[in-house]
Amino acid sequence: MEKWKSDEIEMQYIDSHYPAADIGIVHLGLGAFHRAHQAVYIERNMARHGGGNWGVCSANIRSNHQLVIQLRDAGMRYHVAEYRDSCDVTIRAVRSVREALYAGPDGPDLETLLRRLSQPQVRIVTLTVTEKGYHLSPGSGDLLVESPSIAHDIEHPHQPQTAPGIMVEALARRREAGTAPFTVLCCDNMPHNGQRTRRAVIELASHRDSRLATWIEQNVAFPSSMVDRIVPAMTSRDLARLSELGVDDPAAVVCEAFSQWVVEDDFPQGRPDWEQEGVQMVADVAPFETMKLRMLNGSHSLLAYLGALDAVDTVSDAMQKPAFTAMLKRYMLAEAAATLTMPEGADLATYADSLLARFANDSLRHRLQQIAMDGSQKLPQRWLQGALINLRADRDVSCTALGVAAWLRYTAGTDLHGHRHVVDDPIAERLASLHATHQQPQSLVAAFLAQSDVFAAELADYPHFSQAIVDAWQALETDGVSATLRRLS
Ligand code: CS2
Repeated sequence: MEKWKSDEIEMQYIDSHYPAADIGIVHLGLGAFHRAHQAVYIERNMARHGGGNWGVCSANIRSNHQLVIQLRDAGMRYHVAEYRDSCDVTIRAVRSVREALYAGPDGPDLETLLRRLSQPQVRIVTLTVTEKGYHLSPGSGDLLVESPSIAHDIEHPHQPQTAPGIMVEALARRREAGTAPFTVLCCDNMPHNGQRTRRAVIELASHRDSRLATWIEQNVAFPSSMVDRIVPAMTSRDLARLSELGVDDPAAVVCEAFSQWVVEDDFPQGRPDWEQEGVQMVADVAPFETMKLRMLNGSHSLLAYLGALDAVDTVSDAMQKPAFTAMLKRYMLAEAAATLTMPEGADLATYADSLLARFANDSLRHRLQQIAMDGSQKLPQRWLQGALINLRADRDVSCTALGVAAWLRYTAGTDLHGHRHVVDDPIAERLASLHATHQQPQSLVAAFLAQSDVFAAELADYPHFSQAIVDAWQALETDGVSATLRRLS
């Protein structure tokens, strides 16, 4: 390890040298999060063991061929910059991703990926394809058989385009060859993410061959996991900052120093001894997953829509404003923590404080627009399932109602100052047409709440919830974000 210190910044540089490891894991979704999270745990594990057989083949299946080329050009080595704060950074060279593939539409590597997935030595498949990559209804978790990509995979099962389709084809090949199946480890921010992934794969397989679906049901393990690390999309400013520290790497990622991975311990074909790297291997991930989704991600989404409406750029910019931090505290303790049942010893007030400190880390430029993406996919697990628990118990839901109002307003495509933004969401068009049809807040809110793939029908049993959304919408329009937040606290 190299250490380097100037008046402005203290840097550690870690570059572990170990023999090239064999590939035992295939990952789908070679984004920044994977490179800064799972790949780092695996890197540390390989450095500890001096190589081994859990190297990763990582594939992009939808976009970003460029990154695959960059990694190959760099000899399959990239850097992760972990910022404790703006004066203290650890830069790690990562070699655990041994192979990078691009198997997206018109991508050259689909067959290579499927062959890799069929090899007996590949025993785990990990995924970070974002919530929409599973093609499930966000509220119910049903497979969207009519989505064009799933319809394509049903029609052309040997040339799959989706993550579930790729897994079904690979599992079919393994079954045919008499090879034991791999374990599927979902690393996306969804509730019961193992169960959801299992459902997508089995439902899709049943359209192809019911015996294959039964074989998957009986033989494939889908453990759930909770993943946590704040990894903003890279900016040219981040690359320039790294360059000043002597790291010129177009595939580098920046993130916070904090990282957590809680994994359900169900790996019939074996796994790395991840607990050596601080991974929590547990029997039941659900409490951790729900806590993180409602407290961390729920807070992020509140910041995203309220901040974006007020032309705030990043999470740390929003945390400079006392009205935002007061609202987050109230939401986390009164509305999110109230819905959680945690194992003994868990302290949700301390967890809330640690989240506020992480959000305030101004060495990261975590753009609210990035978090605001795909709201229809995120809201059920972040806010609405918790809101329903609170409504049933006759508890406060003011922050959640304000958040829903802010999301509705955000999906109109402008902020409260009239600046336009892109609404990046799989159902953006449908939402835009609701805005075009319903001008009055009362009817607009009713039209949104009728979108049953996002809002559970039971929410309609609590008319004061929809009224609170209407009131919050009007307050935002009339008084703006700051005054509305001040009134709330
Ligand atoms: C964020 C997450 O973009 C988002 O929706 O809430 O990516 C968040 O940063 C991670 O889940 C943190 O672990």
